[in-house]
Amino acid sequence: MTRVGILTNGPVPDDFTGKRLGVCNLCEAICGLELTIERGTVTGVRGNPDDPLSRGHVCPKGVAIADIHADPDRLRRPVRRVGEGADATWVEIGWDEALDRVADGLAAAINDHGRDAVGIYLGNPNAHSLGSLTHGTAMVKTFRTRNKFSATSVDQLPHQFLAHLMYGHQLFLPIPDIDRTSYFLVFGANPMASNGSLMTVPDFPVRLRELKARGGRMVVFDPRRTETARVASEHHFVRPGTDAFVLLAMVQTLLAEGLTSPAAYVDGLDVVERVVADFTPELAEAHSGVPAEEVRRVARDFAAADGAAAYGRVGVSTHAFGTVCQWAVQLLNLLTGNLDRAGGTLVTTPAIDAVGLGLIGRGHHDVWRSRVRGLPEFGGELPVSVLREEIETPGEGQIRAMLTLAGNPVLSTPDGAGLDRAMAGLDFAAAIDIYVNETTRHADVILPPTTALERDHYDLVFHVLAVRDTARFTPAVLAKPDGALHDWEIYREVALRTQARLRTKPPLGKRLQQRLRLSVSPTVMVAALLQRGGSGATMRRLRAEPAGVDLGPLRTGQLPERIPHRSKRIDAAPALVVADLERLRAVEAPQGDDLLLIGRRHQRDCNSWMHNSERLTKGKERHQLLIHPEDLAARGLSDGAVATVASRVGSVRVEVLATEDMMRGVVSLPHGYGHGRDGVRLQRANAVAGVSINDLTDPELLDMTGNAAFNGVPVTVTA
Ligand SMILES: Nc1nc2c(c(=O)[nH]1)N[C@H]1C(S)=C(S)[C@@H](COP(=O)(O)OP(=O)(O)OC[C@H]3O[C@@H](n4cnc5c(=O)[nH]c(N)nc54)[C@H](O)[C@@H]3O)O[C@H]1N2
Ligand SMILES: Nc1nc2c(c(=O)[nH]1)N[C@H]1C(S)=C(S)[C@@H](COP(=O)(O)OP(=O)(O)OC[C@H]3O[C@@H](n4cnc5c(=O)[nH]c(N)nc54)[C@H](O)[C@@H]3O)O[C@H]1N2
Ligand code: SF4
Ligand SMILES: [Mo]
Repeated sequence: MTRVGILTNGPVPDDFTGKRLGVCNLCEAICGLELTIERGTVTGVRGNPDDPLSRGHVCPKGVAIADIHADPDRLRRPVRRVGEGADATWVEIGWDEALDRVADGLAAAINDHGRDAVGIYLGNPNAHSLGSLTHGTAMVKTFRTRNKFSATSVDQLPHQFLAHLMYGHQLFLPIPDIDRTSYFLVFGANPMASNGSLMTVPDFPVRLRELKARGGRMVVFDPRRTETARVASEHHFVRPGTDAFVLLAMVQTLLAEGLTSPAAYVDGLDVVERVVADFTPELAEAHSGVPAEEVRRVARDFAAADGAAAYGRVGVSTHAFGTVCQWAVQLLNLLTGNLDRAGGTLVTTPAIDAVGLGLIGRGHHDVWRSRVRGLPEFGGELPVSVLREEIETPGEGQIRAMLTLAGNPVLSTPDGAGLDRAMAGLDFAAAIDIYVNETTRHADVILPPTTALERDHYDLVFHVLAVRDTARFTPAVLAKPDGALHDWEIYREVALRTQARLRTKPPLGKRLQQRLRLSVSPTVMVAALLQRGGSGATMRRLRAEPAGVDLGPLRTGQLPERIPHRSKRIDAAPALVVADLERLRAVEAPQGDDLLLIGRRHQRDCNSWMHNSERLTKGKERHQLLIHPEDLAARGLSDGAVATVASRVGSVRVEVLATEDMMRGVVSLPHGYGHGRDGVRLQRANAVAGVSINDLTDPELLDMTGNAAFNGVPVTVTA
C-alpha cells in the first residue's frame, strides 16, 4: 500500500499542504513521483519508492516537471499571431474565437483544395498524453488527409515496420528482460542518459548494477564512449551507419557455427541462412572498424549466455539501414532461442493490451505514396522527410495549411531550416502546443492545453513496452484553471468545428458517431478498457492503490499463441527486408577524410524543449560539437574554437569540444538545440541557444521505410 494515500482522487484544493502522488510523462520511463505541495503549489518532487516499476527513480527532468507548470513562458490562453517573423506579436484571444479561427483556416484549405491540403504533424509528447492517445488520433482521422506525419519517421519507424512484417503487428515489440538477463547486447542506445526507449526501464542504473551483481554483462556498440558505454562490461567503437554489417555478421556466425536453437514456430530460416552467408565478420570489419574476431566472439558469447537479449535503438533506428539493423537484432534473439525466454526478450502482458485488444491497428504499407517523391506510407503516415517538398511543390494535393500537435519539426526533422522557410509560405497554420517555439511561431493561432500535472494519466503506450507488468492510474494533481481546456477537449472542438464548415460533410450518422466518440472523457475510456482487459487491475483498484499495481515480471510461454499473425508463426525473412540487402551490398567501404555526424542525448535535455528551464540548463554548456582531438588538430582547430560544420544541406557555426570519447572520424551534436531564430518566445531562455543538428541532416538520407537517417551524415569541419 502507499505511504501517501490521502486525497488521491481529485485535484488538490488551493490551500492544500501535504504530499500527493504524481507521474512523470517526460520520457518513456514513466516514473512515479511523490510531490510536496504547499498551499496548492508543488514545491518538491522526488521518486515514489512504492512505485512497483520505477521503485523511487527520478531524474533531473522529472524534478523539473513542476517548473513547466509554473513557467511564465508557457501559454495559458489561446494566442493569435499579428505580424511576421521578428516583428510578430501574440495577442491572447478567447477559446471560442481561437477554435473558430482554426476551424475556418483548416476548412478553407479543404473546401478550396481538397482534404490533402491539410498537413498534420504529431510530435513526441502525444505518446505521453492520455488525451492525445484517446482523442488526438481520433481527431486526426476525421481529417482523412494523406499528408499525415509524426515523430515516428524520425524515430522508431523501422521497428514498427519490421514488427508488422515479422510478427503481424506494428507494436508487437519483444522487450529485453533486463531484470533476469545475463547478457545485454546494446547497439546505438544510451539508456544511462535516455532512460530507455522501446524498453520502459526506469531506474536503469540500479537495474544494471543488479545485472552485473548477478554475474551478467552489458556489451555496447557505439561510435561514442557514452555514459552507458562507460559502465558497460565491454564497449566497441563502430563506424556510424555500418552496424548492419556487424549485426548480420553476428547472425552469419551463429548459423555458420551451428549456435542456433530457434523455436518451431519460426519460418524462413533457410532464406536467412542463404542471404546472410556473404555478410562475414571480415566484411563487417572493413566497413565498421570492429575487428572480425571481436564480432565472432560477441556472437559466441551471446549464444552461450544463459538468457541473452539484443537491443538496438536510436543509433541504429535513425540510420540508413535501420530496418536491416532491427531485423538482425530480432534474428539474434530468435536464432538463439532467446525470444520468449526468461532473461531474453519477452512480450508484455499489460492491463490494457493495446495490441491484443486491437486499439492500435496492425499497420499497413504502401497503400499510398507521397505526391512528390513517391515514398510509401506506413500505418497511414508518410515520412516527415517529404514534408517540405509537399508544402512547396505546387499542384493538386499540395499542403496549404498545417496543424501541428505537440511537435517542433523545424528542430526535429531533417533540413529543419528548409522546413522553416516552407512553413512561412503556408496559407494557414495552427498548433496545439504550450509554447511559441521554432515551429509554432509560424502558426496563425496556437491552442495551449493544460499540462501534465493538471490532467488524469494512464500510460496506454508505455506499459506495453515496460520491463515489468504494472498498471497505474494517476488522477490530476492540480485543478484545471478557469478558462483552460484539456487537450482532448481541444481535439473534440477542432474536429467538430472544422467538419461543420466543410462543403462536403460526412453523413449525419457518421458525424453523430464521431461526436459521441470525442465526447467521452479519456478517464472513462480507460476505466472501460481496464475492465475489458480482465487483469484484475480495475479503475476502482487503481484509484485505491495509486502507487501502481504490480502484475509481476514479464511472462514466458506467451508464444506462439500471442503472435499477431493469423498463422501464429513468425516470418524470419520478410521479402521486403531481404530485398534491401542489395542496397547494403552496394555500400562501399569508407575512404577519404569526411567526418560522419551523429546525434546525442543528455540526461538534462528533453528533445527540443525545456531549454528555458534554469534547473536543467545551469552548469557546464553541452551543445558543442564533440570531436576527437586528432581530428581537431588535423583541421588546424583548437579546443573551444568556433568552427563551421557543413553538410550537403546546410552549415552551422558552433563551438568544438575535443574528447577521446569520440571515435576517430566521427563528430556529434545534440538534437533539439537551435533556439536563436526570430520570434521564438522564451523570455527565460538560457543564454546558449545552440545550433540545430537538423540544419545539417539530409532529407534524402533515408532507411528503406523512409525513416530519417540522422546518423552518419557526411560533414566537413573548418575554421
Ligand atoms: N538529428 C536528430 N533529430 C532528431 C532526433 C535525433 O536523435 N537526432 N530524435 C528524434 C526523435 S527520437 C524524436 S521523438 C523527435 C522529437 O521531436 P518532436 O516530435 O518535435 O517533439 P519534441 O521536441 O518533444 O517537441 C515537443 C513540443 O511539444 C510541446 N509540448 C510539450 N508538452 C506538451 C503537451 O502536453 N501538450 C502539447 N500540446 N504540447 C506539448 C513542446 O512545447 C514542444 O514544442 O526528434 C527527432 N529528431
Ligand atoms: N534525457 C533525455 N532522455 C530522453 C530523450 C531526451 O531528449 N533526453 N528523448 C527520448 C526519446 S524521444 C527517445 S526516442 C529516446 C532515445 O533513446 P536512446 O536511443 O537510448 O538515445 P540516444 O542518446 O539518442 O542514443 C543513441 C546512441 O546511438 C549512438 N549512435 C549514433 N549513431 C550510431 C550508429 O551508427 N551506430 C551505433 N551503434 N550507434 C550510434 C549515439 O552515440 C548514442 O549514444 O530517449 C528518450 N529519452
Ligand atoms: S527518467 Fe523519464 S520519466 Fe523518469 S523522471 Fe526522468 S524524465 Fe521523468
Ligand atoms: Mo523519440
